[in-house]
Amino acid sequence: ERLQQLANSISLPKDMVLGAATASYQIEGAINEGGRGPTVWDHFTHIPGNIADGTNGDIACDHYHRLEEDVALMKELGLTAYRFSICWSRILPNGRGPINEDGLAFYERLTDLLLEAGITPYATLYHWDLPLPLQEEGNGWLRRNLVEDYVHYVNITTKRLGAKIKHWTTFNELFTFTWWGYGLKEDAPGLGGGAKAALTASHHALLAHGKAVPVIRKNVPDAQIGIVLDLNPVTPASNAPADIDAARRFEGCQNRWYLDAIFKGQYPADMLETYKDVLPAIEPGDLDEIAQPLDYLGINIYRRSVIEDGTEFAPVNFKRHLPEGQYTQMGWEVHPQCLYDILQYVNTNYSPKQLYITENGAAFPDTVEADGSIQDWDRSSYMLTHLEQAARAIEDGIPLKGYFCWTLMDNFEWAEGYLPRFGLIHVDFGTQKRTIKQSGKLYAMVAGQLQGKLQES
Ligand code: GBH
Repeated sequence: ERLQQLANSISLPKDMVLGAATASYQIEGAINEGGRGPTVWDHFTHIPGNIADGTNGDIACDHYHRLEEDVALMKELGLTAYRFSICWSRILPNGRGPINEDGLAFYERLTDLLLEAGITPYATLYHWDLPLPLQEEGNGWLRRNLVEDYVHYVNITTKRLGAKIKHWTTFNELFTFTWWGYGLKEDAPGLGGGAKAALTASHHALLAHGKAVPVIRKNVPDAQIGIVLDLNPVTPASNAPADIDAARRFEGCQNRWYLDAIFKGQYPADMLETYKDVLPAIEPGDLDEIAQPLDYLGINIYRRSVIEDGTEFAPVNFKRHLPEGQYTQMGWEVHPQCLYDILQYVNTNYSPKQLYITENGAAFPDTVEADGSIQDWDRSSYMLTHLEQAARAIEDGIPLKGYFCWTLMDNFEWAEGYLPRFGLIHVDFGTQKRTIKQSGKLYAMVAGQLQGKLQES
């Protein structure tokens, strides 16, 4: 009853898309099955020291073998949409060359199950699992011609699956995989090449995005096409000029570099200055090609960033300030207003046609009760307070069409392994038993309330 009251307190429009998100490497497992080729994440996780708990995604949630069960659970959660990613190496095991029919068939089967369950598929074409052979050739995204390989993969995939999948996302979080994977060594491929490498990889990935959009349009004339960025509202930690300028640089690095390129066809002037010694090769016409008209922008939002002057990501040179407050297992501050603030900021400065929150959620430990139920009040409260901010944004006229919770079920959290749990569904990784958490039941009630409104109208 208490849950039902809480669910009723959220007032969203009846046509709001409520979904959950996942990514191929984090859930599928079966890395050597169905003709799949190796990816950079298979390689990276098997190097000792790279993953906090020494684990990998070899099995993960074994989702590859559990499509029916997992789609049934989505239906139980009342989801109207599901955001998943396609593993390039399942489609083209060598990155290019022979097409693997089993890989295409796997995603088609998932799509059929979703459609039968009344769940709209939202497919992401790249959530960081680059085919390993393409990494070994010229360091992956540092090689400009990887753009052509990506476009080829997108062409094959959307041609085949476009009859059933209408929502396409070119990339998930350019900032994360380029800065943490190419700039630093935290994520695959663990290159550690600093700002120059991060910006080179970013430029090529942006170009790949821009060149892929018209290809998807041609293959899927009625497609909704977008990109997903991880954005943060940024505030300086103090009024000191050094902190204010560090906040500007950090904000330029994470947000404006990508937003300006995609929506304005130019890199921000102040950041071109900040980056002047580490700029990638930019050819004439690149920015025009990057700035393709899009149907939506997806935002992954977990927290705000309070920034002071420092030494991280040189020459961005920032340090993260951690205000007093509640923190998740990831060490991320809980600050629900961040969701409203980022939507407001993006809508005001870039006016995308439609917006989605493509990821929002929290890692907290689960308490398993004697009766087997899973109490996760911290996650439930995170979800409700953030959904309230989504409702507020819609009331203010921001074209927010949907919200996807990160994540459907506990899964492989990259460099943190299986330690943080983000799921609406608890996974026992020993037995692969799934249990819907309290937060999942709450989400189902919010979804049920929308369903009710729809039926009344
Ligand atoms: C998203 O990225 C991903 O899309 C998703 O796959 C992931 O599971 C989810 O969020 C939850 O993490 O920033 O100091 O904590 C998250 C962005 C940025 C998280 C890099 C880890 C490194 C350490 N990631 N970050 S820190």
